[in-house]
Amino acid sequence: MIHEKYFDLLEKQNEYLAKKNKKKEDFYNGIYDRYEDPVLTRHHVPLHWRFDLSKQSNPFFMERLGVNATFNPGAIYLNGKYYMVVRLEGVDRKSIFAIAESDNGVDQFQFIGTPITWENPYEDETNIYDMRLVQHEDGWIYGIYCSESKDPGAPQFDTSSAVAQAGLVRTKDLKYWERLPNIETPSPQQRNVVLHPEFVDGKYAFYTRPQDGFISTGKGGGIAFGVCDDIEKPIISEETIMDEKVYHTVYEVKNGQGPAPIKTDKGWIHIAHGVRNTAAGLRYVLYTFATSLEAPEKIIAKPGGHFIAPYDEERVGDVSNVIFCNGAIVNEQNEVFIYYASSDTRIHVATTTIEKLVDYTFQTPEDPLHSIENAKQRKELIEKNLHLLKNIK
Ligand code: M1P
Repeated sequence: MIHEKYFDLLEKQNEYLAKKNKKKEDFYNGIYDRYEDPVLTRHHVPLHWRFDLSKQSNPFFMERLGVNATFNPGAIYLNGKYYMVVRLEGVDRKSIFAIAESDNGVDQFQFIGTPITWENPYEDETNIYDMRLVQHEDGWIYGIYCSESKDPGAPQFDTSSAVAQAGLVRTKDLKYWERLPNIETPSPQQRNVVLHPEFVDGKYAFYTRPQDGFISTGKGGGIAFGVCDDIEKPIISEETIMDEKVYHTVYEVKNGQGPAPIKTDKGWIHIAHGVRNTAAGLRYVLYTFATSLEAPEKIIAKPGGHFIAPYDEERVGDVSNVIFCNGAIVNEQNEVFIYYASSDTRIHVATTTIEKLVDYTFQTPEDPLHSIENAKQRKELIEKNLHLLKNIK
């Protein structure tokens, strides 16, 4: 017999899931719109994924498998629907992947099916997260995610040190997933590995992030580019840094490719995250850059500063002061949906258009990297505007 409390909670949850989302009216930067509500939180997770509904085995109707957070989703647009492969973190700290679907990309996301599983040959793999979904021109949808294991080289007393590798899966229908071997690179650790959606000189091309340590990138860091011949034996023998970390910028400590780059007439637009240190810990923001259509590893435009940073209540969560993005969608109207998580806790969307994203990425001035030059840059803008303003009198 089903516990009566289930029906109570279900009614409330259905009201929550049906809520429409609105653009924030008090936010304007001309680049993208923010929305009033997150598009997905742990409160979206179906009750029957968390509670044992049976009154016999769960007389107090307790959450048996609680969910702590939903964040860092991969995203894909298929047959007119918006899908996210969500990082769903249980109260046991393990992240799993689950699919949420919406008709319009900004509200009423609902989890579908059951959490994703596949045959896993990697017995040491303990945690999985941050999938980048890519519809590749070879016909498969690939997912690359962080496959994390305990560091086998760590002394016995050290129960924290971990090794991050790039796990690889593929699917045609988001239902059946095939696990391919982890992607091998020259770097001892890897996170934020992303497949380029097209072949480059007949090869599979990847954005990687070489790192010596699990959190600290050490001698590594920077977004790198590498290729491999065979996706079923994914070995990248050379990684070349294409977007370095730079002193006193928003990507001073480390950075990482976000979703797969978006193809436009003027170049590939990349959304990446940059990390800097502060007295309050690491701060994660998003930034963009463009690369050449002919050579996707060659940067041709790079606005200074951040594109999206933690805003208002987004600043606080399990890991505060973090904005992270590994999923974006472009629909038939060239509208762009940027799915980003705040503070490793919940998921939001920012919407813009290809036209605006291109204008932002190519027309926003670069960071001159020295305060006096930055002051001159701003002075030039002010003087130009003062001239325009004088002429309207
Ligand atoms: O906690 C912030 C983010 O930290 C990591 O990102 P990076 O590899 O760039 O340091 C990831 O664990 C990511 O999931 C997390 O959101």
